[in-house]
Parts: sequence; C-alpha cells; structure tokens
Amino acid sequence: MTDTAPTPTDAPTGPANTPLTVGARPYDFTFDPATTALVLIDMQRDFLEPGGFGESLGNDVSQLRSTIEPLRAVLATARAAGLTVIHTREGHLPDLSDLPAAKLHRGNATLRIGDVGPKGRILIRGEYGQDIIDELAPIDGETVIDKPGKGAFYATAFGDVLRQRGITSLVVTGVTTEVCVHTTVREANDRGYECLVLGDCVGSYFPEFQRVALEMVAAQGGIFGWVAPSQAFLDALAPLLSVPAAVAAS
Ligand code: TIU
Repeated sequence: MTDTAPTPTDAPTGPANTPLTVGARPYDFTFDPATTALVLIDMQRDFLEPGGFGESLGNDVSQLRSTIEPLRAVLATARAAGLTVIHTREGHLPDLSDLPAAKLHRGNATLRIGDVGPKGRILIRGEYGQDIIDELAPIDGETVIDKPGKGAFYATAFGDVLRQRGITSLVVTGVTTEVCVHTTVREANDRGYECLVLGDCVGSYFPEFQRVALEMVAAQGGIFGWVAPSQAFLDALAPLLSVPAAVAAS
C-alpha cells in the first residue's frame, strides 16, 4: 500500500510540533500541529448556491450555508497557526471521461452532470459553479484536490500529498456530512489517519442525517474518529497564536 498514513517517525519536525488537545467526543483528540491538516471538503458553489448540482438533485442548498461562518474562522486560525490546509472539489473532466455512467444516470435530476446551468456546466472542472465559494477561496500554498468521487482518496493524489507532508491527523470540514465528508473520513480511517470532524463546519441537506452522521463517527469509542465543535479546535490552537511576552513588550 502506498497511500497509508506515514508513521510518526516519517513525519517532519517543525517549530509547532507540541501536541495539542481538543475537547471532543468520545474523548479528547490530541494532535501535533506539524503533522495535522485542515481539510475542507467540496465547499463549492455547486453544493452551496442555487442553480448547481446540489439543487438539481432536489435539495434546499440554504441548509448548508450555516457552515460558512464557523469554517471561515477555522480557516483563518489554521492559516495563522501554520497548519497545512487542503481543499477538495468534486467534479469531472469536460469530456466526461472520468464520469461513470452509473453516476451520470442516477436519480431524476433536472440538470445532469455536464449540462449547462446558470453557473456553467454542472460539476465540471474549470466551471464557475464547480469552484470553491468566495468566502473560503484557497490562497497560494494551499493544495486543491479535484476528485471524481465522493471520497478524497479515490482517483486523486490526496494520499500522496498527505504522505509527502508527513500528515497523520486530519481535521475534516465541508459538505455534505453523510456523503463526501463521511466517505473521506471512512477512507482516511482505513488508511490509518486520525480524523476529527468539526460538527458545525460540516453540513447536510437533511437535519436528521447531520445529527446521525456525526453520531456514527464518534459512536463505539470513536469507530471512525472524533467530533468536536469548532470553538474547541480554535481554543486548542490558541497557544500557537499568542505573541510571546518578550516580543509584545519590545
Ligand atoms: N449530494 C450530496 O449530498 N453530496 C454530494 O453529491 N457530494 C458531496 O457530498 N460533496
């Protein structure tokens, strides 16, 4: 296997490699910021704005928008703390050569993948609607993984990027909780990554799925990982942001 998590001895050491602890369910999540990535799953216009893939499947896209503000705060703090940040986008090549027929024909969508919608071709790489919302736009140095499936590992370089950077823990956010977030967390868990899901930074079109999907992660002693509110993660990162007294006084 080439895409399993690196062992801690493979991991680079850095200035911020002191373990930090987040109050989480089912118990505290401890992580080394030097080997932890913040992962934003599919915060794309196609899922969060009208006229995209999510709405074409019959969903009320406003259900997902409560994730934006807490995730904005988490992203800003993670950047300030020097964490690795990785964004993903679900989407397909313009010629649809990476789109299985089963995915194209599933359901009763008003607009199918590749059709032209108000924000460009639905779920096609390079189209305006397929890109990440302005509020969470990637900045230079952040990796963007384009994925054809629901999970971030399938048919992508995600696993390679994590290994190259010595990442062993993932703080997972994005949409939708029970689809792409769950698939990615399950894939990551099987590959040996420790995953913390930030409950208010993941969203579902279905409130009952949101609640149950989070329960599923943390049940059975954390069968897939941990769940915490974003504030607990922000609190854990606070020591990395404080200005040393000697510097503040100078
Ligand atoms: N439909 C739905 O809930 N989700 C997806 O199709 N993709 C992601 O979750 N990103």
